[in-house]
Amino acid sequence: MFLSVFSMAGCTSVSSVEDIEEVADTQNVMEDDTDEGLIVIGFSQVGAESDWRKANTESMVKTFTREKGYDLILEDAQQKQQNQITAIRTFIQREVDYIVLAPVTEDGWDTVLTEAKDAGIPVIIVDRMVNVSDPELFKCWVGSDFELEGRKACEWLRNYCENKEIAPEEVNIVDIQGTAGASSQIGRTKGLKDAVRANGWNLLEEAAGEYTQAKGREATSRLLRKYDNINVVYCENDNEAFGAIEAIESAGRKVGNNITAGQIMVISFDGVSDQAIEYAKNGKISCIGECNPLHGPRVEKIIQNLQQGVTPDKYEYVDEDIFSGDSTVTSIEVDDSVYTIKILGK
Ligand code: GZL
Repeated sequence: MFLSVFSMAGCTSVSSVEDIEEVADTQNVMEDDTDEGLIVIGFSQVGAESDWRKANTESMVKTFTREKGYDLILEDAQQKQQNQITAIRTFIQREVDYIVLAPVTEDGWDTVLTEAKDAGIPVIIVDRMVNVSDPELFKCWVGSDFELEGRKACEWLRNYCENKEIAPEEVNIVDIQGTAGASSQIGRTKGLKDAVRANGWNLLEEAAGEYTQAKGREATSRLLRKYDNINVVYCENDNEAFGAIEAIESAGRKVGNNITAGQIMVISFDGVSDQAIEYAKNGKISCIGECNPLHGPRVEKIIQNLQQGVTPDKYEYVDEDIFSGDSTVTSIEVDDSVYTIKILGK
């Protein structure tokens, strides 16, 4: 599964969003003369903050091509909700056939989604969730169970510590959080906090990482100056982890699993880029909770169902793995489900 996601996501050739938008714009430019019969899709994307996001955008652009009968209008919100609201209103004015929204945060969507509903335009939510008063304001949602991602990564940590006879009270964690209010931040943070309480670990502090490498580095540097006992850095995505690793090494410390010997363990989420996989293989990232970005084909199946009058499932969760370069833990159990750890070869 992982390699198929890895290769399918085209991670080694993750284009810049500018390249992707150029492709989409080129397709749009042509719409004036050959837009007859195309299904017009307005896609409001969060931004280009991470490798995951670029792979997600690439999946949508590669899926919704003019050759396949679509006209994809891609709007990059640069992580600002107001830009997404403006984009949705533009889609309504252009009378698109479908609106696809990847919401930057959960709250604040009732008004604009009511406008879309009043205009009779179906809305599909992808990735993060929206928190709305009326679930009829969107047709359906496809994405990840972020709390489960967090619980799986923490269960890996609990098993690892048990195997290495590291006492729970010796585990001192900092949480480099994703964009505040995003479902992925809410879920991964909850997964960690519940595990801290259940296992008796020490959660020293939560800090804003905003899913970027720069903020991950900045937050980790500040925390390393403040605490001398950090031995686990829980990063809520890979780009934060890259920044955390830079900060740890710049502080003269070593990243790795051997926290008894003073190394600092980094845990992360996504598993989309070459760099993340290389870090997992060489032990710089101890464990990655997969977050699958390939929503293009899933959204296409939903749209094709809607075109044929078939009602899609309201919520579609994506199955995801958990990876490590260390074979100490081979499987974990969460809610009576057993997950085999995908051990990445050196
Ligand atoms: C998760 C997605 C998160 C990724 C980050 O589905 O919302 O946003 O984990 C991305 O890399 O920025």
